[in-house]
Amino acid sequence: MLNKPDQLLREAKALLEKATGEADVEAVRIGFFGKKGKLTAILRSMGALSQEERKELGLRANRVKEEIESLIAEKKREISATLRSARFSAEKLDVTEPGRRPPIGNRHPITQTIGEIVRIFANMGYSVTEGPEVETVFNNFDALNAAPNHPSRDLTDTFYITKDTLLRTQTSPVQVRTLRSAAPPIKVISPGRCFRTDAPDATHSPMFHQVEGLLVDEGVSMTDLKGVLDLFAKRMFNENVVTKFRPHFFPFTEPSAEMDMSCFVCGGKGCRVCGGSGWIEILGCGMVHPNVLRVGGVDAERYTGFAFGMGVERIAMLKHGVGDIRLFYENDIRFIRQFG
Ligand code: 2NM
Repeated sequence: MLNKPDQLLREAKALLEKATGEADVEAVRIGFFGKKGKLTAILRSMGALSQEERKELGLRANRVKEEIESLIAEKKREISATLRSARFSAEKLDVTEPGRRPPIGNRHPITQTIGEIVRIFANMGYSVTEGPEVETVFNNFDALNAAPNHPSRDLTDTFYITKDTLLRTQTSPVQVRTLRSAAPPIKVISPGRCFRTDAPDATHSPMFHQVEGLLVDEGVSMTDLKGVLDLFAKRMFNENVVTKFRPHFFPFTEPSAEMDMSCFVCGGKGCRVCGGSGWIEILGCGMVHPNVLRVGGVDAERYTGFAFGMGVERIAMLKHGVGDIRLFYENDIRFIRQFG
C-alpha cells in the first residue's frame, strides 16, 4: 500500500510521455486527480489505516501528487509550444515572393484597325458618330438615292427583318441620320458592323465592318476629297504611297470614284500582295449626290460634300498579310495574340 503512490507516479510518467495533445494530458489529470481518480482513491482509503501508516502514506501521496502536477504542467507547455510553432510555419508569409501576373489579352485586330483609321481622321478634326445595326429601309436605301429596283435591295443580298427594317448593309445610314439631325459644317466618321447575305469565303463574310466618312460645307470640292484620302493612305500605310482615283458608280455620290494606292509592299513594281499590278484598291468615295443632301435637309444649292467608305477587314488583311477573312471571326487565341 505504501508503494502505491510511486507506482502511480511511474504510471503517470508513462502516460504523459505518450501524450501528444492537450486532451491526452487532461485525461491523465482526470485519471489521477478527478473524483474517481487513482490518487484520489488512495487518499480516500486512508481512513482504514493506522496513524503511522496514514502519516507515511499521506506524505508520499502528496509528494507524488505535486510531482505529477508539475509533470502535467510541463507537458502542457511543451504541447502548446509545438502547436504554436506548427501554426507559425503554416501561416508563414513570404513577403519577397514575386507578384503573379494575371493573363492579359489584346484587342481584336479589327478593333485595332478601326482604332487606327478613326484616329487618323480624328486628327484631321472629324468626330465619331455611331448608329443602330438594325435600320430602316428608308435610311439604308431610299435616302441614299438607291433606285426602287436597285440590285443591292434584293432579298438575296440584304437581311430584311420586316418590310421596312433590315440589318444595315453599309454604315451610310449613320451619315443620313447625321445629315438629318445636324447642320453644316459636318465632319464625321462612322465605324460599325454591316451585314450582307454573302456566303462566307476567303474574302466575304455576312458580317463585316466599315468606316465611312462625310464632310459637308460650303465650297467643298473633289480636290478636298483627294487631299484628305491621299493623306489617310499615307498615314495608314506609309508616307511613300501614291494614290489615284478611278471613275466608278455609287447611287449616293456623283461623281463617284474608287481610290487605288501604290503597293505599300513593293512600291509599285508588282508583287504577291498587289497581284502583280503595283496598285491596291482601298476605298470608294465621291461627291454626295444632291438628292442625298436634300433628303438630309441640307440646302444643296449652298452646300456640297464628299463621302467615302472602306472595308475594315480588307484594310486589316492588307496591312497584316492575312489571307482569309474568316480568321477574324474564329477567335482562335493563337491568331488574335499575333496582333498583341
Ligand atoms: C462609300 C463610297 C462612297 C457614302 C456616302 C454617304 C452619304 F451618306 F453621305 F451619302 N456615306 N457614305 C459613301 C460614298 C460610301 O462606300 C464604299
